[in-house]
Amino acid sequence: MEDQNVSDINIPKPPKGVMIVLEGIDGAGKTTQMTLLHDQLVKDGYDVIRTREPGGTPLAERIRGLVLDKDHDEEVHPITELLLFFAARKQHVEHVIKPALEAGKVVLCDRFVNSTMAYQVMANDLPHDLFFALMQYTVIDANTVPFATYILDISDELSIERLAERLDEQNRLDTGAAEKRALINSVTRQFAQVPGHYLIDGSRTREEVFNEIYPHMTEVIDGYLKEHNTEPSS
Ligand code: Z5A
Repeated sequence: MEDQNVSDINIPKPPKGVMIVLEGIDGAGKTTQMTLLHDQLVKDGYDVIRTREPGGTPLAERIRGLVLDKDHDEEVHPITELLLFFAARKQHVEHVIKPALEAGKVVLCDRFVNSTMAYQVMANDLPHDLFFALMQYTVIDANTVPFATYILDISDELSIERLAERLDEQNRLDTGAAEKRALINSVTRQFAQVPGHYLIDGSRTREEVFNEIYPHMTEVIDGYLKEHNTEPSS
């Protein structure tokens, strides 16, 4: 390292607020649990925002419309798709997630970077170094790495069963082919080995899933807020 002093290296402090993500294959129950968890956190006095990816800002929601649209009359190149997800993410991170974390809020987000690794990188066999470079500039530099991620785990069969009820609403990325679904589901589960990731059996009733996540999540949030010198708001 040329002429660089250790004291010059800028290691960002963890933000005051805490980010929690729900992941899982299509139909795993993320949206359902987001509502239950968000509403209970509000009732219990937490300063929480609920958001989602792709989306979360007006421009990012417009990009969401583009990437999920089934009716493009040209093929969407896998790298175009990857860049669109990261473009939406950068808007979301800078305009919503980072300010909320800096203000000490709890950010509850429906899908985040694990989804990109599963649906874009692994499913389309894209280079991992491209993913990590984009991660650096969008998420890591902004200090918006999730503190805890709950992976709602269901079988490929249950995913198909739950989605069958809304076939008319399918989007361009609904996993479709069995092989692709199995790959995405397997990558989604593998993240459980990463610290801060928790695998939750999503095949149980809505209440059972909620009753497992909520006490754990509030313990994680309270511990984080206490450690980072912010009084728990409940
Ligand atoms: N995508 C991507 O490719 N790359 C990325 O980086 C990101 C996303 C961030 C949109 O995401 C698409 O974007 C998604 C991945 C891609 N495409 N696909 N596929 P999304 O999150 O908006 O879409 P989704 O994952 O497909 O959401 P979903 O299908 O709505 O699934 P969900 O939110 O996990 O499930 P749900 O809506 O709560 O529940 C589905 C149904 O099951 C519904 O009828 C519920 O009433 C029912 N349900 C839920 N929980 C239960 C339980 N416990 N028991 C019985 N029935 C239940």
